[in-house]
Amino acid sequence: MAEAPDPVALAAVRAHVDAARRVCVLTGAGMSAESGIATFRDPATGLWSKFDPAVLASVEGFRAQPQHVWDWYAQRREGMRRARPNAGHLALAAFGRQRPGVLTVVTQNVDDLHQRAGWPETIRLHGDILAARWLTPCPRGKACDPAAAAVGRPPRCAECGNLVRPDVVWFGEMLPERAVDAAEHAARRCDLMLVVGTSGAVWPAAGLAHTARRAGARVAIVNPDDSEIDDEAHWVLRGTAATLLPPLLDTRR
Ligand code: BV8
Repeated sequence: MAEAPDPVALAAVRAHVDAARRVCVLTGAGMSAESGIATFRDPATGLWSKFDPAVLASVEGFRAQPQHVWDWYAQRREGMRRARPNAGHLALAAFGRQRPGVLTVVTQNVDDLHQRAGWPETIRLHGDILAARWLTPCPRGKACDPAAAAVGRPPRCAECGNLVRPDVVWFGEMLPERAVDAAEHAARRCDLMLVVGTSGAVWPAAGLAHTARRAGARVAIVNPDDSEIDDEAHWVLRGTAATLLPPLLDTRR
């Protein structure tokens, strides 16, 4: 687990937070870990240590085992509904309110904790687990009536058999274009990028740190462990979101 963050690096990042005209924050599953939501790749607790992402987070996996995948998402959805934003989510939203026009939050997470902490304009790269959509356009060329899919795991259109799926981006699926454009735009324009709680394993989200650095931003990582994009950072702060973001983002200094 993490040693304490280097106080010199911490002070340097805080100075850049205070001076920044634009801060872009990229968050991953580690942002929600202190809210009790499992990450994906942490060795002991990570979801991918227990489940195969190819089976559970891909269209092929859903088509092959729709009830198994639907039930897995239903279980995660319930856990996210019970979770509460942690001090890191709250510090980000407070900072954004106190410094209007400065903050952009881009998340890989499919929970709604940034929004419930008071930052509704969060850019979602990988969708929303609390939302659902039809698996395919209606084969009859009509619009499947959501009410016709009232029951089932997953719910299925009574007229044409279309399945309801979680409204998240699975592996091999394109990310929502508007979200990617907004995230790229924020990464290119920011003075400082904070990368919080991501292993940097999933693309194209992980590439945003490189985009920011190449455009001239300073990049700081908040993570208790190594990540695959540590080399993109000017500073790596070994610590957790809920313990480091409040002191980093406190505007009352
Ligand atoms: C796509 C939604 C075009 C569902 C998810 C380029 C290079 C290599 C591969 C690719 C590439 N481009 C595309 C790919 C393929 C693939 C990919 O990246 N594969 C990887 C695994 C090799 N990408 C895609 O398929 C993407 N689509 O690119 O479309 C395309 C199409 C076809 C072919 C090519 C290109 C779609 C990716 C989206 C997949 N959907 N989730 C769901 O959630 O169920 S991914 C999933 O991983 C989540 O969204 C999650 O957020 C995300 C990233 O993981 P992290 O957030 O980083 O979480 P992780 O557990 O890994 O790490 C947590 C970190 O937190 C750790 O570092 C830990 O130390 C730290 N931590 C722990 N506790 C704390 C903490 N930090 C702070 N505080 C704490 N308390």
